[in-house]
Amino acid sequence: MAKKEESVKLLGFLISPFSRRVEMALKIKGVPYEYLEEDLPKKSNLLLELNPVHKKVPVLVHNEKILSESHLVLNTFLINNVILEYIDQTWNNNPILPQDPYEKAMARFWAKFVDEQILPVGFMPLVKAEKGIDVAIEEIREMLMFLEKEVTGKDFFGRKTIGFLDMVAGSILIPFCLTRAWECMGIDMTPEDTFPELNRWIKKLNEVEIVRECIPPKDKHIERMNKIVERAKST
Ligand SMILES: N[C@@H](CCC(=O)N[C@@H](CS)C(=O)NCC(=O)O)C(=O)O
Repeated sequence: MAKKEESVKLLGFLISPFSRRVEMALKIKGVPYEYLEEDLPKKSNLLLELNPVHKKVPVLVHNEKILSESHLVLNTFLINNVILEYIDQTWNNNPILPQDPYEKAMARFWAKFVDEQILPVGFMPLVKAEKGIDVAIEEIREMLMFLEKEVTGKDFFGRKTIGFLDMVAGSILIPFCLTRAWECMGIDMTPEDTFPELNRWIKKLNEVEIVRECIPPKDKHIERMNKIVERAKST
């Protein structure tokens, strides 16, 4: 739980997967925080002041410490979920990363895969569909098949309760599987017959109250996504 007189603020954006996963982590730890929604792309002066290098959300402000979700090299590991790791190490209850060194390494490995391999194919190529929408869908399904195998036989990636990789993968997959916002564009990215294990995992995720609290309402998700899609198409 948060220690007395701590101040925790999170600058986020409703449909940012990076913001959603940080909220999940704070809620899992039971840390009270103030959430400040950014109006992207019109960035507030506060965001520019707190994250002058990347000018992106999320930004976590813990007392006087400012953290953005940028990359960090730690013992030759490229850590790209700096805020999640910080939260996990600052508040020790309900561990987010596995305690076992191999499982921890694997959780980081797959989280990096999700952010570096799935995220780039999971939005712009679908919006622009330069190689055709079917090719774009096939490319992302190929990547998702690795997660399908990884979650096979487990309740969650974090085994019995949700953990690091559930937060990372779950947040990236929100528009495909949780709000299913892409359905309004005719895309079912994870059909049950191709991805039975991912579908089972998604149902389990949806049963977790904290996860549900961090998922944007479908109509708002679609509305915001449409704005981003329109902007992306016109650039
Ligand atoms: N993990 C990241 C990415 C964060 C990110 O891409 N945030 C998006 C929202 S999902 C953002 O703030 N975009 C605003 C912009 O690019 O100008 C980091 O290193 O900060």
